[in-house]
Amino acid sequence: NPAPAAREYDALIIGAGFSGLYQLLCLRDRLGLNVQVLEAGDGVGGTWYWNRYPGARCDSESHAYNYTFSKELFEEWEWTERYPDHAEIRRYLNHVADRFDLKKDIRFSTRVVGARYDEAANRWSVTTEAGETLTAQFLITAVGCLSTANVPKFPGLEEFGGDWYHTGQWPHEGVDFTGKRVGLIGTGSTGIQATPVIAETAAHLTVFQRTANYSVPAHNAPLTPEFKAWVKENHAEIRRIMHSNTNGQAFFIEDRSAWDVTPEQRQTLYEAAWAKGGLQFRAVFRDMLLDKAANDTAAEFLKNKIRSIVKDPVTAALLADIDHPYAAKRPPIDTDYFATFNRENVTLVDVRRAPIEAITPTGLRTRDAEYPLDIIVFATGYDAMTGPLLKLNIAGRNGLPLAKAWEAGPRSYLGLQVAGFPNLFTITGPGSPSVLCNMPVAIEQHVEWITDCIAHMRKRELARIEAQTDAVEKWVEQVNDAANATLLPQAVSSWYLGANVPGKPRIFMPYAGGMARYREICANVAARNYDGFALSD
Ligand code: NA7
Repeated sequence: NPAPAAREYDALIIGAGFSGLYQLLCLRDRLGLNVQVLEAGDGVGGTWYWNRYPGARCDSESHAYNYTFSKELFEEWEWTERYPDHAEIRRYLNHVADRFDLKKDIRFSTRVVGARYDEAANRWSVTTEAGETLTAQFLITAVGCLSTANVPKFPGLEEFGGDWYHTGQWPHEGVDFTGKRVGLIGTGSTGIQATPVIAETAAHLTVFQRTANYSVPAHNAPLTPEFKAWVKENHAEIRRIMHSNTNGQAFFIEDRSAWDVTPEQRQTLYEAAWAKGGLQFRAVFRDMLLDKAANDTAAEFLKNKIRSIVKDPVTAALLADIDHPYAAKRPPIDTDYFATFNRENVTLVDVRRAPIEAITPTGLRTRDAEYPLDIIVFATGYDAMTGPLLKLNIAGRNGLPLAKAWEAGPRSYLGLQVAGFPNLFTITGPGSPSVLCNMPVAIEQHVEWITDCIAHMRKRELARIEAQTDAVEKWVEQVNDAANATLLPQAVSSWYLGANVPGKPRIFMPYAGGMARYREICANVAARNYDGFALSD
């Protein structure tokens, strides 16, 4: 039998998380395009489809962690807690998908394994794991930034006699830790969320820490009826705040310097922010991420909190031995993380001093000790931002692989397009502010920009858009300058720099100039007839 003809679409979208769902809605319902979403999972949710580890919860507050494009949608959905957990976020995204009848245009359980640009036809040809080929004029990646698990290549993992899991590929049926000796590797946001929950049921939990981390209490709680009513009545105002600040959150960073107040006042402000909890701790002073001495005042406050919570002085010292500025790595928020180390059944192990050498059939071996384990949890993070894109095996003009184009690190124009890859749009791509921002806000901006761009092209009968090399060069420079104006690059082990993945080029990937400024830059580019892009028919 002859191979079936490739299915043809106007646009193909890869991923059915926050980005893919909204991009489908915009292109299908606002522009009338023939669109198909390809999704590896068997349901919507994207990153939240896979991340079901114990304690998995968003660190943006729930009223800020939703779409804002529809007032009705915003007002009809009610979150139950201050921070939504993974299951509630999936319920929300299912609600959105059903409300706008999106699922009929999503192919679930369909993993993309290749995408190739055909210059003569000006079409993208996308291959699935099942061997099917689909083509489209536009290819839009909606694959998220933290969706490719980083499992360190420790020798011996295959011979491990117990069970092991990466937090980003968690079994849907859950894991029973009751009576087990559990080892957890990694103390980023994920390890910090999972540790207290696992400790509740495990016989013993050993946390392997390579880099000590700050954390601020989340103070999660059910939302009161008054707060829910306030949210419903304030859609426009909440949206306005999220659109006008640097981080897309529903609060402003205070416009005061750490040096505008006395040391006593600083202490009072930090105590108040600690009591309030969450990411707002970062908002106490405007110069916290700009001036190292200002940051030191926050860092010292947070280290003192660790010392006051953790009873064993050796463990406390190890947890407080933090060598990066506060919030220069993505700042975790927690529920009883530090207090968990006061439990009898929890031990902290320093794997910076004595690194993990191997996984053995019965546990884990560091340079100076053996740890018998039944379960190993890898909270070791992600091949962030570039990992999910490179995994797609994308080839642009003349068959140039994206991996080759990005050999020395990612290079994009506005995080939206790559030179040599016409009509490919990368939602929340490297070079965009997405991961430094409340994600749904960053996503809505990208999706709407791409939608407007395609509408513009259709209206003028333009068939092709491609980032120009000089615009890419200039943007890469702006991304570097924006990062260097902050303390962010000082966190040398950060995934923002790709430092957590051995061999990955050390490039500061996100745009750190702030979401509001970025929004303005993108709007200006569009207004100047897509300055920096080549458009052709
Ligand atoms: P992160 O923040 O990248 O944290 C991963 C952790 O795993 C971090 O403590 C790493 O230490 C540790 N790690 C990674 N590889 C190893 C090896 N080989 N040995 C020991 N320890 C290791 O990922 P998360 O999942 O916690 O959070 C990702 C984002 O999700 C978060 O920022 C939020 O935006 C949501 P390191 O610091 O590299 O020394």
